[in-house]
Amino acid sequence: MSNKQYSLEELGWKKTFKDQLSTKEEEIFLPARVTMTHKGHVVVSTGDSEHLLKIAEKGIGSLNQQPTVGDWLLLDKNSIVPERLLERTSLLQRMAPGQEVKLQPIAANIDTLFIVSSCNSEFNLNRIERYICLALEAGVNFVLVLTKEDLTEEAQKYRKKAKKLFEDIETITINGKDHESVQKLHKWFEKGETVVLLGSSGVGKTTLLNTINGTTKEKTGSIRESDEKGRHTTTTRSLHVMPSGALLIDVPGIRELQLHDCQAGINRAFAEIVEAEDMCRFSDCSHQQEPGCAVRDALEQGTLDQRRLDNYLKLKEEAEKNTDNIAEKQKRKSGKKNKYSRKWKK
Ligand SMILES: Nc1nc2c(ncn2[C@@H]2O[C@H](COP(=O)(O)OP(=O)(O)OP(=O)(O)O)[C@@H](O)[C@H]2O)c(=O)[nH]1
Ligand SMILES: [Mg+2]
Ligand SMILES: [Zn+2]
Repeated sequence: MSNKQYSLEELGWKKTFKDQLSTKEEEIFLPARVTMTHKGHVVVSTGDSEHLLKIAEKGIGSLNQQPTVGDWLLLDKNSIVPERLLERTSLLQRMAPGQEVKLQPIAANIDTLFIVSSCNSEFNLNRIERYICLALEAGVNFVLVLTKEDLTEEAQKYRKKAKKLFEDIETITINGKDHESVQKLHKWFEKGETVVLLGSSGVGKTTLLNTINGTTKEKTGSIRESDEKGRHTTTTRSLHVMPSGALLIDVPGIRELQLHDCQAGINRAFAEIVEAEDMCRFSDCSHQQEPGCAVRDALEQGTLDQRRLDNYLKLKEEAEKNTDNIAEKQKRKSGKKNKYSRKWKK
C-alpha cells in the first residue's frame, strides 16, 4: 500500500466488524486490516499507519489463529500487539501445499472472488470447477475472468465452454493490459468491497491490478513460450486500494488448489450429478456395476457429462480425505495436550 492515509471504511470496515467490539474495546483497541502477508510476517494498516508484525511459531500475540490477508485485527493502542482476530465474513482456504497436513488460509473477508484464467493452454475446466467449489463453500460471489482475449481469435469459444460450468456464472473476457477492456469489471469494484484474484501463475492477475490502478508498480513476469506457464512472479499476498475505492487482493499463482471440508460447495457446483445420484437404487451407489444406476443411465442418454462426473468424484474423494486427515491431526493434537495436563496434575 502507499503512504496515503485512509479511513477504516476505505479499508473495507463494515458494521459486521464494528458490532464485534464492546464499548470498552473501542476505547483501548485499534482495528487494523492485514494488507500483506509474506513468509514470517504480516503488514497491517489502521488507515493512519502501517505496522509490520512478526509471526512466531505459535502465531502472533494472543491470537489463536494465523491471520491472512483481508483479516481484521484488534491492536492494543499502546503496544500495537494484536489482541484479537475479528470473526470473518468469509474465508477462502485450501490444504497447504507440501507434505505437512495443514490448512492454509488464502484470504479473508472477501466479497467477490475473481477466478482468473486465460484464453490459452492454461484454460482447464476441471481446475475452474475447483475454484467454483471453493467459492460456493465460502459463500462468496464469484466471477470468471478470462484474460488474454487479445491473443486469440477464439476468446468466445473459451467463454462459451466456461459458461456451461455453472448456471448463470458471469464470464468476462478481457485484455488485462487494456484500460478500456478492464472497465467490464467495474461493477464489482464498488467502494469498500473486497475482491480477490485467484488463478494459476501467469494468467495476468498482477497485470489486471496494475491496469485498474493505472500504474506499472507491481511486478509482472512473462510466461514461458514452450508451455505458456507462468514463472511465479508474485510472492506475497497484498491488498490494494483501487481508484474506485474497492479493495483488490493479489495472490501468488496457485499451483494446486486442494479442497478441504467442501462437501456443500461440491454438491452445489455439480447439482445435476447429485440430482441423478439421488435416483440411483442404492444410496451408496458407486455408479460402476450396480443395477438401477441413474447416473450411468444419464451418461448413456447423454444428459450427464463424463468429464464432470469424473471431476466430481475426484474432488469429493479428495475433499473427504483432506477433511479426515485434518480432523485426525487435530484429534492427535488435543490428545497430546490432555496427556500433558494429566502429567502436571500428578
Ligand atoms: N496480451 C496479453 N498479455 C497479458 C494479459 N494479461 C497478462 N498478460 C501477460 O502475461 C504475463 C503474466 O502476467 P502476470 O500479471 O505477471 O501474471 P500473474 O497471474 O500475476 O502471475 P503470478 O504472479 O506468477 O501468479 C505478463 O507478460 C503479462 O504482460 C492480457 O490480457 N493480454
Ligand atoms: Mg502476479
Ligand atoms: Zn449410481
